[in-house]
Amino acid sequence: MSIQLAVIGVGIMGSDHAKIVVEDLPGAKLQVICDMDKSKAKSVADAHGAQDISTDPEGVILRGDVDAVIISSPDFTHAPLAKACITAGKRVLCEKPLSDSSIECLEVMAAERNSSARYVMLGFMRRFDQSYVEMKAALDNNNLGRALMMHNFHRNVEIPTSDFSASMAISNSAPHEFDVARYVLGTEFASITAFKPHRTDGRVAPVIMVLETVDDQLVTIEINNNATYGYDVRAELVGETGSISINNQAHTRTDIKFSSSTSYDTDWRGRFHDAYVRQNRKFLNFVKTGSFPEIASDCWDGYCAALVAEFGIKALHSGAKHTIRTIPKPALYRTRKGEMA
Ligand code: ISE
Repeated sequence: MSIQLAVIGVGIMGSDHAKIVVEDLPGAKLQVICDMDKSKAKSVADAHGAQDISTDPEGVILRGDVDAVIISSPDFTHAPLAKACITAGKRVLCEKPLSDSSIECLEVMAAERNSSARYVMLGFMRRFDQSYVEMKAALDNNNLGRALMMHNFHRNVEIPTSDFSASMAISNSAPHEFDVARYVLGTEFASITAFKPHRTDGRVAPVIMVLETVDDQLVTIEINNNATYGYDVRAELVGETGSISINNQAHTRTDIKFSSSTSYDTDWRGRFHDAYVRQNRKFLNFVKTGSFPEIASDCWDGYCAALVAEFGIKALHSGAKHTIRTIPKPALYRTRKGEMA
């Protein structure tokens, strides 16, 4: 019996999810493509052979022929649709962020806690990227000694929409680093400061954040949404006895006329394709078995990312250091290795 999936929202990421379901998820069937724009839903459904289309997300979640859902609609719809999935008892892979608002993340967590089960796997795909997997393994295997610092660089070619602001660099782009740094280091953030240099061309400037962890480590994050030259994600983890770096991924290097060059992806979909496939396979297994994947992000992680982003935006505007305080971690989310339930 195959697992019948619905994809809600087929903008850039949603159509990639539909493609991954068909090409890379044996045991899954693309049942419904849902989008407010019917012609978009139809063209993605036609391209990937989905059974049906819809423009009604809540209706799709309730359908008897839909076992589980992938949410890739606009950010502000993530939390309400995730809650609808929980109420319907359907497991859901929800694109990041769970919400821009930590309060709204708490509401989704409350819905999950009321049903005493985890339904939401959050699409922080970096955790599945081989580079971060190796970085975490190097730390966990004590190859580097105790972690001191993690430096992160996240550069996009240009802002995705004309209303994209420095605050959105923190609420939309930086959550990837907030999440993956917490995951790799196995810690939580205690404070954040944020700064930006002045760009003379009036375009959105980079944002640099410095975060302290509760274990007295430092994390630096540069988000540059107008880097121009390519999609470039790098990081270095510095331990007391060694360090490990994530390089730009290039399959080839060209040497010609006394110079050497490698190329960059234009956006994250190429760079993180393998991570998305691994993530979505883990989601399928979660749907089949009900066992939440150890590696994946959940609603607690979504809440932490949103909370850090909220303080980051405050810090950018105030120029001051802001203390980050989370609620105590609810028992439902304390079921990973090394955590007391
Ligand atoms: C963007 O906001 C995303 O959501 C992508 O996942 C990320 O990789 C990209 O760099 C972000 O700016």
